[in-house]
Amino acid sequence: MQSWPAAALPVLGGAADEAPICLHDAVSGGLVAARPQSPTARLYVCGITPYDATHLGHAATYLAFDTLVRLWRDRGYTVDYVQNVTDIDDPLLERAARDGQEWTDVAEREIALFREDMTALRVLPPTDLVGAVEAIPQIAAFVVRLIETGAAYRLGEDVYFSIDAAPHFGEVSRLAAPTMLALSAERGGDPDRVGKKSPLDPLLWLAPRPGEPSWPSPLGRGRPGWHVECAAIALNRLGVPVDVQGGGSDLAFPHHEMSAAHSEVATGTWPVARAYLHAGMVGLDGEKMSKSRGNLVFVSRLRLAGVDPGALRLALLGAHYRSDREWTDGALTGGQGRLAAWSAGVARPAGPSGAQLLSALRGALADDLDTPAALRVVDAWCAGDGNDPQAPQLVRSAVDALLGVLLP
Ligand code: 5CA
Ligand code: ZN
Repeated sequence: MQSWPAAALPVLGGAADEAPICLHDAVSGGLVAARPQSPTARLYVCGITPYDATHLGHAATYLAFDTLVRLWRDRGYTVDYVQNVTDIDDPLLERAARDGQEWTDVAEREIALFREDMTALRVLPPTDLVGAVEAIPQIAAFVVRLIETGAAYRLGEDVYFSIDAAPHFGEVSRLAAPTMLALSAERGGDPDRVGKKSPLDPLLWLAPRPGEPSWPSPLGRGRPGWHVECAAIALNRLGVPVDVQGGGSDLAFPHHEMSAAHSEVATGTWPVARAYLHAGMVGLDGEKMSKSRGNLVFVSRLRLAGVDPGALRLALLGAHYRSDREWTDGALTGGQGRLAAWSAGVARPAGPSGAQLLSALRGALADDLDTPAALRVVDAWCAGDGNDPQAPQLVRSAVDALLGVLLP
């Protein structure tokens, strides 16, 4: 499906021989060097389920991966970036039924709003934004492949994946079985369904249910399960292994665990992602911000209220992407203050050394995308005195290219 327009990206130059970009890999639990093995870096990030508008949790997660894309681009890599849109799944159907609307209308409206929000936040667009519905032929073919390997089985007309077929199952989330069971029940699984080989086995293909949409396929009519959607889209558009697979930390189990198990069985490759990056959860009033809880702050509402998207960006980048955090008015005020101070800083005829700032900024971001440290580097430059006449323009370009913030 159509992605969104890219903001211009200034080329800063001179970054190729900087220290390696280190990222925290959720699987190994430690830092890994994100050094793509070709001039093209391959990134898969789990996209939205479009049944409600983009909230600040989504925005924070996509800003984290935008920072990685900007850092790779700064190093001279091309980035093949694929993001899905779960444009058919139970939550979407439930929301449409609740509101007496067509599920297709809900999806279309929310995807359009998401594009607007991402454009306003100057998030660089994925090279491929892929909807589950448009990918159904590839997803069904992937399920056929899993059936052929013996890893998938029928339950009635539905198809399930046997987790026992995946040698490395459990290594992505590294959770104990009781925790997996609880999370499966909480996050779209059906551990209590009778007849499954293991309670954790996830659905690959759901045969038609009364009143629900279905599509023809070699498996019979139906619609895809959630985890296989991302496994099939990633494999088709990027192949395995990808350099980084990303999403919020709520996706570690079951979603990324199951997707990895599907891909492992289908391709015989392990790992299917060289690193897993999980963004922390943004909460409000002590609870994870989520559509099902309804405690949401929407990007579009803040935009309508006149909040500068650059300030919002700085407010969200002010916390480290891996930290769980609360959204507060103070964070927004902080972002607004920074935007004003930085705008004044680059409006000066000269300032402290631009080259030093650029090197410190790159260094902070290469340290597991440490945006709070990166923002402090720019704060210090703005607060300092110096006589480098080229610095204000260089800082403006660096803040634009690496942090996505356009200063006047
Ligand atoms: N469509 C699936 C992924 S394939 C999905 O999880 N959709 S979502 O709309 O629920 O979330 C979209 C992205 O935002 C996911 O990466 C998810 O992990 C992340 N996310 C959701 N809620 C939050 C939150 N409160 N804070 C940070 N990130 C969040
Ligand atoms: Zn996904």
